[in-house]
Amino acid sequence: MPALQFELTHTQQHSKARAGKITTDHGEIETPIFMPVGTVGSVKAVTQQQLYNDVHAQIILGNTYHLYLRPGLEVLEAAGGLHKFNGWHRPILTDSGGYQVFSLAANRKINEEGVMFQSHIDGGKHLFTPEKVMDIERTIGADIMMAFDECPPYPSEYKYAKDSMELTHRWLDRCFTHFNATPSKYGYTQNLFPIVQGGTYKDLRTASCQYIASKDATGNAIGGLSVGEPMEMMYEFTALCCEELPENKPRYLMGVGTPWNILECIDLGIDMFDCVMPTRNGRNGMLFTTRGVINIKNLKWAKDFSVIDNQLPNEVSQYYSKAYMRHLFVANEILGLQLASIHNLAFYLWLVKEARKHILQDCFTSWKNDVVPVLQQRL
Ligand code: PRF
Repeated sequence: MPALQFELTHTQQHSKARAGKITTDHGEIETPIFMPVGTVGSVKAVTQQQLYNDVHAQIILGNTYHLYLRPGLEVLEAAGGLHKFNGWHRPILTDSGGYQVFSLAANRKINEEGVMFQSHIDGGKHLFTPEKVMDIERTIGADIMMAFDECPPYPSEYKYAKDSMELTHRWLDRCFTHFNATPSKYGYTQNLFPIVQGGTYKDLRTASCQYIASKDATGNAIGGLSVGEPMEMMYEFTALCCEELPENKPRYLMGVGTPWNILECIDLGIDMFDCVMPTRNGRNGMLFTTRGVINIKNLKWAKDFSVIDNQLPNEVSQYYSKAYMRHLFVANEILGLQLASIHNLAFYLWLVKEARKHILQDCFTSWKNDVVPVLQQRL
């Protein structure tokens, strides 16, 4: 089976925005794309059928850290990998745990070898090394495996960012060596994407992009952004990385972001995004719509019987009223969480599809400039 293919269908004139198609052994992904986050192998409150039929998801994300802790490698291997275990038979990407270990685990200690940490579930002690993470991602069986990296916090001193980036690069070499030495377990091809780091220092980012590009991977990711830095700075560093990373490979900006962040970064040359925002904020009653942002718990929706969003091509958004949604949230009904998650994800998938359509028509930037102020309105 061949490795992942990326076909660049069209690059927008007067912008870096591009439309493309990624082909994996589990199917095709039209880019730019948003990937719903399914941390433990489940996109919270959404079934696999809903992900496909209502949300129109093309690829979902899982987390190495969480899946390793639960259900664990023995179960995943016995199942024949995550696709067979959770019944999502389309592409899956796994984040490496590099980021989750730093944000979730207790008592983590980092050294050349890897990271020692205590599980956030039972306090058990574990060691993640680049080799171990490759083994875990092989066992999960993701189509796209992310390299094991360290994501420095913002702000970081120059020396910390530089040392951390160099460690990430040495870990990357070990990831590739081990990845190349271990075959896929389930008969299809897995791909390893390296991750650019370097904090918010231009020379480090440039050096990291060049190092990452030299690996000639089938796709490249940008990490370490959207970690608390000002939004303009995130755009500046995204633009810098897009200039440096190869044009003929997909570029994945990790953990970004709001709908308007996504449109701005598509304009800079990003092809892939993931973020917990549509699901997490959805569960808190924040609904993204084509007319702006709604806090559905607000009293003003109590008697608004119009549907959530009649512009979106999915049943949930066009069927349930704002008043009913508000009632579900106020009454703490579990259905509210489900509908909000499906609606927000469908909105994000609609957004990237519209972006693609406008790129193909060479009018992405003007469309983006018109639509962003509308999407940002608080209704
Ligand atoms: N590294 C990894 N996963 C990530 C990030 C990173 O830097 C980020 C930063 N926005 C989100 N997810 N491995």
